Amino acid sequence: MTNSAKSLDCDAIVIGAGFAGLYMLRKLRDELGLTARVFERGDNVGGTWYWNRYPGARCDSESYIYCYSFDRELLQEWEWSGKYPEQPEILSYLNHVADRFDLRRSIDFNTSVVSAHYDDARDRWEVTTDKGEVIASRFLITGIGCLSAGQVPDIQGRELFKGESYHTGAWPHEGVDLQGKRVGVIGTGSSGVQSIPVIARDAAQLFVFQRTPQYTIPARHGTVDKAFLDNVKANYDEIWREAKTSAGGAPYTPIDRSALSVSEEERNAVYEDAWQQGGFKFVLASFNDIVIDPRANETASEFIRSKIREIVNDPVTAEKLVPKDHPFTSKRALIDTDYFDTYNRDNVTLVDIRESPIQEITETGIRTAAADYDLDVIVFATGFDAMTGPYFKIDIRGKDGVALKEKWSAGPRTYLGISTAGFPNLLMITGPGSPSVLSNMPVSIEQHVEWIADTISTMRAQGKQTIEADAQAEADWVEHVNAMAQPTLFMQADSWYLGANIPGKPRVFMPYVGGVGAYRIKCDEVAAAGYEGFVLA
Ligand code: NA7
Repeated sequence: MTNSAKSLDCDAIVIGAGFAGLYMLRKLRDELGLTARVFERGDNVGGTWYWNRYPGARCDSESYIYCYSFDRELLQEWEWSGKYPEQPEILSYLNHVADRFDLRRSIDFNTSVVSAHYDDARDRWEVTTDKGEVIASRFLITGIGCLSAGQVPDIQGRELFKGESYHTGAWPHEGVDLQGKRVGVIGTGSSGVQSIPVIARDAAQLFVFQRTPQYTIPARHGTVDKAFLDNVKANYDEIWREAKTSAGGAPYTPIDRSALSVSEEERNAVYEDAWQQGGFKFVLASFNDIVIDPRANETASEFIRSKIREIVNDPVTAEKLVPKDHPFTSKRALIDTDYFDTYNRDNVTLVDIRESPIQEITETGIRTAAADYDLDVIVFATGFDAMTGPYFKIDIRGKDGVALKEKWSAGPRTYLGISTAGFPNLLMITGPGSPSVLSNMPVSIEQHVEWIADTISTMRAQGKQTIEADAQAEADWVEHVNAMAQPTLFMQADSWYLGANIPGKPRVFMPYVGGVGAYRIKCDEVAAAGYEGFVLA
């Protein structure tokens, strides 16, 4: 321990300066008057939106709800230009927020937290950065994101490739010139589906290496109507009320109608209308049982399959693009712009790597069981070690030196996704076991930040130094999270929700499916009952 760690250096350390870290800092520093420091590995704010700069990167939530709700003036003054916010615009927004609330002076940029060890004797966290600084803090709060640990598959020969290669989640800031190049994209999740149509416009040739075909709905992206935005601004209070009490964090009125209660003709008319409108309303505002009832789901799955066959000209390619091994929404639902149309371009080839697996990466490209593909650029749109990955990148140790990685070796264990037993005053923003990635993230982030700030404020008023999940409450919550997920369609696909994309990762459904509205009530009830399930000391 260095001298600097002998006394308490600050009240709270926040890791990450994305949506979560920025608001947490605002709360701790400006509202609670605490000394708080934020460590951010990037050279600027933005988190996910700082790193994911791949072509076509954009959010799937509509702009008017993909923002903070905590400041009325901010809501009124910010003007979104499109129906969905594109990566550069979200990054501008977060920079604006950082400037508006003078947050940068409390943020150490270009600084990664490498370890955080709890000192039982002194009840504080000792946090070490990659700059060698050791800081002692009462609270350790993680705003490290759910999808921030990029995953590049360990394909044989990867290091031999003589061309350029990039992961979508670590895209160069200066962009990549793909004009006239032969490009291979591995992966067809959100990042692949968003980037493939844009890359296809620049590249001389594009080869898409697909492992699992995807259901994706047209986004119908475009400029946002001024009258619509004016109306939103006039009604924001009601919009946020609906979003915060909904299941997914969006103010879409649920439709009280089963897909099985109408004739096939009527059902397809509803789907067609929703397809034309685009976006997640296809799921949320068509029928109430698509994500619950396998038979209802099959009608939506089949509608999308018919659309793929209709859009893609070559029947062999179309059939390869049609998902048959998992139900719609069992993997993260996707929305796109021109994704399936892209396969009608002469310069685009779909390579089915289930049929002919990738064997190796060579000096000149990718070799599958069937052919060699010569490439100038390989794009890894291969996703993330979701939810637990960002935690395991940091050597976090709680009481008695127990490593978080050890404690979570069979899957994450949390109470409410906020706290984990044995790690006092470690508070997680949208941690595993909370709705997080199943929701519109800013809504979940704000709820956690506000709950954490209220908790710290209450602790201060009551003279409490530490808060920690009770082991039994945690066990009950883990069981509840699992029990809620078991009957859902989510269990029927190999998804990153289940850790299935990472070899050797335990197959555990990590987010909480109960919905943000019900979850908020639970968190509020816990607080109102004197922090039931927590130990305050
Ligand atoms: P995703 O959704 O995890 O997608 C990753 C894609 O990469 C997916 O198609 C994977 O196929 C594929 N993949 C992963 N590993 C391999 C290997 N080893 N070989 C071939 N293909 C592979 O990540 P995204 O970045 O697109 O999106 C992440 C989230 O960000 C998204 O859901 C939104 O919440 C925002 P698979 O389906 O596993 O067969």
